Amino acid sequence: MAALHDAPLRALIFDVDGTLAETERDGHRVAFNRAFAELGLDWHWDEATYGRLLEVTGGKERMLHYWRGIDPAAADAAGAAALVAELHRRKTRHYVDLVDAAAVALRPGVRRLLAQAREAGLRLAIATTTTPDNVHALLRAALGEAAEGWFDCIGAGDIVPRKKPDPGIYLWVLDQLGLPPGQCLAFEDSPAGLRAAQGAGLRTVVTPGVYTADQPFDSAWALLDSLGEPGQPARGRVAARAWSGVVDAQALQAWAAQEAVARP
Ligand code: XBP
Ligand code: MG
Repeated sequence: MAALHDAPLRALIFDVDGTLAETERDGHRVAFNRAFAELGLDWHWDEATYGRLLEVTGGKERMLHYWRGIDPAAADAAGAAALVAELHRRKTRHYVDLVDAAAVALRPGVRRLLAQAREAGLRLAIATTTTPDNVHALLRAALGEAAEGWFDCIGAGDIVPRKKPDPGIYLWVLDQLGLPPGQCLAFEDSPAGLRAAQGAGLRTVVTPGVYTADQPFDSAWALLDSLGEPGQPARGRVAARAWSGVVDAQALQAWAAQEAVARP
């Protein structure tokens, strides 16, 4: 019987924050701090603090975790969830404003790979922990009004009950696509994202970013410093082999095919 991984590559599933763009440090973090100031809180997340807090995925979950760390009684009191929800509404508005003002740029190779994958007939999808409004804003600002239509499926935020590293968002996207994981590749930047994708049975290309460069990704199927651009090749490994080049649809198809041959 043919294994699922023997099937041809049909779709690419992208994480957003850290993978499509370095949104966390200059986007989400700044937006959280603006929301805190707006509601008169003396909370301020500097870059290092925010890096530690990224272990908790989801903005509402991250705020509650921080609050519990500094004032557990208040964080568990009546009304705490409402305050977190209000902060998050405001934070989302600030984030969208920042993205609209071009505060974050796509990572190298992202625009090119999305375009080439579409030309090659690969389907595109998104699996992210962030709020849908944030995804819409980033796609619109970075890729133009039509970009949302390039994706067959956008799985985002609270559409599943548990956030990454739970595999739920990837399982939801696979279900929407109607494809088995062996016909798809995931693109991630973080340990939580990698665990989520692998938990859904997906081979995963990890391109660590500013906050995740020092983290272990030994179990990643491919580990590259970026997706690469002509004249600015990506470096890293694919499966167990060193690799350098530009990640395009042809390269991805070839990797997937080679692996199918290599599998017992
Ligand atoms: C992204 C997140 C998100 C963002 C903030 O993780 O954890 O919570 O930091 O967005 P991933 P929200 O890249 O693994 O999807 O405030 O909208 O949650
Ligand atoms: Mg990410």
